[in-house]
Amino acid sequence: VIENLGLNVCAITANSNAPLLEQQARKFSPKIAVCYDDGAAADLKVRLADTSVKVLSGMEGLIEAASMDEADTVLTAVMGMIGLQPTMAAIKAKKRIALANKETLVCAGSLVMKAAKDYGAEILPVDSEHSAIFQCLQGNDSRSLKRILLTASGGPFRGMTRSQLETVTKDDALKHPNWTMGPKITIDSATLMNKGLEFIEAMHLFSVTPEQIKVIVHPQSVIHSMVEYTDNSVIAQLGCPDMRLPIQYALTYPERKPCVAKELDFMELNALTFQEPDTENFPCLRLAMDMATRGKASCAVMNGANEVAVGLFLKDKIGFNRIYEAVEKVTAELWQLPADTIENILEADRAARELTESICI
Ligand code: MN3
Repeated sequence: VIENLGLNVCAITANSNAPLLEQQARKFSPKIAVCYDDGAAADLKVRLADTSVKVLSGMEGLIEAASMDEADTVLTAVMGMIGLQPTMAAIKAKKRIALANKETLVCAGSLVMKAAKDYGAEILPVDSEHSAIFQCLQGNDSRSLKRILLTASGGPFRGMTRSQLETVTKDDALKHPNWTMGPKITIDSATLMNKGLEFIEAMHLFSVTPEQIKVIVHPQSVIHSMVEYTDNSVIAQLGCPDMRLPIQYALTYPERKPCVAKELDFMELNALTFQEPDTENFPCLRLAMDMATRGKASCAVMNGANEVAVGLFLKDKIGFNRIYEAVEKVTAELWQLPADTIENILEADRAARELTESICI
């Protein structure tokens, strides 16, 4: 997307993939490159020794990258709760934030949205559903918004029962039918926790109540979400399932530019179908919708527990159904922790992670 738009990159970050970050740093010549992982940062430093790119590491590095003077937009696509502090730094530096890191809004949505308002920082969604909703809201008065119709593919296990899910493996779960994404979000898609996180993300981004969001399973992932207005008119955003489109829209908004994502060919589409989400066999969605109504640290606790449980599933330490069971237990125990400051939220996250580890191992 960056190459296609011909944008300047002043900072670039990764967790631990130093070889790929080196390639990208050589291509885009940023001022700084950051690996969150210290060992990978040391490796990157050696790799980029012949360039003028400054290499940094850790949370400090991410925060510096997120608040550079010369940047006007920060695309935050780190995985999980790690994104919270850099996003807050970008808000305080009054950047436009293209937000792909949903966990930040899930854990601290009220504080983050309030800070964005106070500092005059713009938060634009990159998550494809939220980009779709944002696009459907353009040109309309948000007061006439009736509800948001949040679409879900249903993931690779759609149609399976809880007893069939007992034996699914990591490899089964990583085969997402429509989207190519990182392992954590792909597992979240398989459990439907991803849709639960997106439900909470949508509440914060668009200032709507849980009652104003309806989740609809749409296996083809062609409609990326819809908005229904008071006159019952529904506006949908459609496109090929390709993240480059929502990423680009957040970078060029309010303009639209030619995109490397493919055109949608209606003659190639079969039927577009819709169904209710199956929260009996995929209870993570129901749990998230419940936590969305509770306040306190409920969502941060659920998110922290889920990150750990998914991590353990990816290491073959627990089975697929245990993800929900662990998260449910931890949220029941810890959801009432306070969440009125970022420190409180980080603390609730830590407590949730610890308890999840101890329950699972
Ligand atoms: Mn999404």
